[in-house]
Amino acid sequence: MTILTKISDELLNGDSEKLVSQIEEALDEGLSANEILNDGLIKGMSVVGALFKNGEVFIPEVLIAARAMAKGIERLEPLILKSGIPPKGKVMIGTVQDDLHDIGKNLVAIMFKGAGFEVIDLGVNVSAEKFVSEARKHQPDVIGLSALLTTTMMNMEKIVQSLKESGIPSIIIVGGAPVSEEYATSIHADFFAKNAVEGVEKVLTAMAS
Ligand code: B1M
Repeated sequence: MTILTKISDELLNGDSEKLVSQIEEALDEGLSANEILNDGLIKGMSVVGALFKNGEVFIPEVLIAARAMAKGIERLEPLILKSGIPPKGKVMIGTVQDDLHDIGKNLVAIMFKGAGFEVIDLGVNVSAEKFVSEARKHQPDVIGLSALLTTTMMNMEKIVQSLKESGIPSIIIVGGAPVSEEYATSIHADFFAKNAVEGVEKVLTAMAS
């Protein structure tokens, strides 16, 4: 069994200490933080999601896996971040109203920080009113919305509309498992990204043009 398979499997057991020591082992083997993230942690979490969907595991197991994943990401974060570069711009990010999923949103925040952006994280369950008031306060170049539920994804429309109606000029980018390019276009978001890396790439391209 490869170390990445061990990491992916360990997520379901949820033993954070063991997971972090397996991450150390993978780093010692010369694997990059991105490989460990994508082919170990994220892969493991998609297995947890599939088991949950089939009724083979339940919320407590998913929560334990999520906690272990957060510890794993915490270990990898300094390796993903680059220090000492002047900020390229300001990104404000949050998970939309009624949605408590934050692992993907946190990863997007880390990737933006790693690319040299200042990041303001509004957390989870963020209303349209809060997005607007915080945008007025922080004047971000980019506003990112994350949603993981098909139901809460619908709240993105109101948030995008409120931001545009308030005359906030920031680039709006949306993402999360149920979100698609078509949906993003239909709610007049500026960009859709299927993952954190693509989100950063699209924003950098937009800011350069
Ligand atoms: Co929930 N959950 N969950 N859950 N959960 C899903 C999303 C689900 C697909 C599971 C399933 O049925 N297979 C399902 C949604 C079904 C649907 O709507 N179609 C589901 C459900 C139903 C629920 C509850 C309703 C369960 C219940 O209570 N009965 C409940 C809702 C709570 C709420 O939000 N109000 C719930 C609760 C939870 C936990 C609290 C237990 C936990 C969250 C813990 C936490 O986040 N702190 C949890 C988890 C962990 C999951 C799964 C298993 C994993 C999500 C995750 O973290 N993935 C998930 C199943 C799955 O996704 N396979 C599931 C890893 C993460 C790295 O990926 O977040 O997709 P992701 O982020 C990606 C991309 O989407 C993208 O980049 C990231 C990676 O690069 N991305 C962006 C995300 N945001 C972006 C923003 C961008 C750009 C890209 O720009 C701004």
